[in-house]
Amino acid sequence: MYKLYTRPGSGGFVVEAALALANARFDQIDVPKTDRPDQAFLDISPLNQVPVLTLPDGRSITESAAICMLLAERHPDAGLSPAPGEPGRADFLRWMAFMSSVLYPAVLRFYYAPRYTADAEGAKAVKQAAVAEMDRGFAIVDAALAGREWLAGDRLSLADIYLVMLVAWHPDAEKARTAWPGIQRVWARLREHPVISKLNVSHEMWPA
Ligand SMILES: N[C@@H](CCC(=O)N[C@@H](CS)C(=O)NCC(=O)O)C(=O)O
Repeated sequence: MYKLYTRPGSGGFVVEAALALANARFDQIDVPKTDRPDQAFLDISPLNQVPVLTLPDGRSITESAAICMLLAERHPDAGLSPAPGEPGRADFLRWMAFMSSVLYPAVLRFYYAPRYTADAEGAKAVKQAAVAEMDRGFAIVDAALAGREWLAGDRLSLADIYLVMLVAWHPDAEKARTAWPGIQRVWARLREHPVISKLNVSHEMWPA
């Protein structure tokens, strides 16, 4: 059985979605936000971050995108991603990497701004730059959605759920409604998705 270390409103959202869509059984451990984590948690998450997934064989991994890609690989029947060799595969890998290396870090710079400057007065500027970087990144993903329903291939994949999780964290998430119509379209469909809307009850990523 899997074990998922998570927290409401965190990147555990997309991992929980993956496990639910795959009908995979897992124990959920809610990790409180603290600057003084247990050593046992630091052993599996050296940056003191969630999500962490412990596999049935006892190995643990961090990094939401890696966890998603691994779960897609371990549960091929769930269709969590385009399979290797399928036309949407390249887009899936591209956007998962883009979102986790460009957008997620920009979100973190906004919410943890003092970490990203040595200037005691610098947090405001870090936040401003973080929002600008989010806007730049979301515009790129939105452009990729022009004329298509989903980010990778012709079906819902974890890339779409990852995208909606990130945009819900935008400090002005309402902006998606007007600025990014492609993202808004995907979000509207996921708001109606039974698994995702149920998950939103505990994570409160967006107003129900
Ligand atoms: N690169 C990591 C980032 C994970 C991350 O930043 N998680 C946040 C919650 S969304 C966290 O645990 N932050 C606590 C901290 O950084 O102190 C991933 O993609 O999983």
